Amino acid sequence: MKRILITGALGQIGSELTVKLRNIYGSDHVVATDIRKNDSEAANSGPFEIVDVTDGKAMLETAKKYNADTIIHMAALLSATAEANPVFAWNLNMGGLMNALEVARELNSQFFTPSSIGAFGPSTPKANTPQDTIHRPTTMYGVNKVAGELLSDYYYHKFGVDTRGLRFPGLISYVTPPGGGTTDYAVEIYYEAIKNKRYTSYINKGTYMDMMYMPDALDAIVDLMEADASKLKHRNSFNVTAMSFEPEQIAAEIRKHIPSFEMSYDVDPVRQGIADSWPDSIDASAAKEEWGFKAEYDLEKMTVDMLEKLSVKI
Ligand code: AKB
Repeated sequence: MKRILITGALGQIGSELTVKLRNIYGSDHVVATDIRKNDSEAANSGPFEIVDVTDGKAMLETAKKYNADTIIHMAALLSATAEANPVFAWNLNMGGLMNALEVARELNSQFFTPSSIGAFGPSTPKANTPQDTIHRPTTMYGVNKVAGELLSDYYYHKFGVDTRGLRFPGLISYVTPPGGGTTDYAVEIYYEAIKNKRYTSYINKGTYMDMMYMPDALDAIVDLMEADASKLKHRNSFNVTAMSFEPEQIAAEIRKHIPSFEMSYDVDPVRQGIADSWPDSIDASAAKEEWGFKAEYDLEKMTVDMLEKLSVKI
């Protein structure tokens, strides 16, 4: 049975991933770490330690204390926050990743860290973006993600660390809101639809981005980590996606359930610029072929679930 250490365990993905992994591998087998504790299920349903990922020594000691054979490194700044604080983003995103990879090397642990559609840039083919293609991102986040993919590959080839990763699209969930991403509008819109029946989008109409519902993202992490290593031709990182839409389409889907829902626009040039530099849709066929990736939720099914769950929650 795996013994897993997660960094950024109270973040958007980590908070749900921690609970899911505890359900699969047992509560005592998953130590959640983050820079601070809160009252969430992830923080309180099993072992929890305060760890700042820029402190490699503390991360290593914690991993040793729990005999971790798997490191899942989630702690990072998202695209818009990274763009506002590029030096801090480099130090946290790259320093944290380097420390986590070093822990994995020292303990011979399996390793996962997420990449993103942010690893692509304006010169990448925009439609059905291939697995192997041009990476010249124009954001600090994108630079971090490409460097992170290369570094993870390096640790695999040089030191034999079993590194694996996914290029996530925007992730949508009703549990923990994202913070500081470009795709966050696709989460906020559901909260506002329930609360106020209206939403002002900072992303312009006609802007397509890939998205995925959180349950599919969590399954993808578990499936990739359980995948037979001999079948993996790629490792860091696999394109994965479930849908691609623009703001008008998500608004139209919400209107099927809340007919009076109104959408307006107040475009944020920074986040719009980031979105414009990313693909419209990516091709996940390598993930499907090499380890059987599949997504259960499309825009229609996700909207039904989001509205149902959020109307109980807020
Ligand atoms: C962001 O918008 O920064 C993230 C991502 C797509 O990596 N959600």
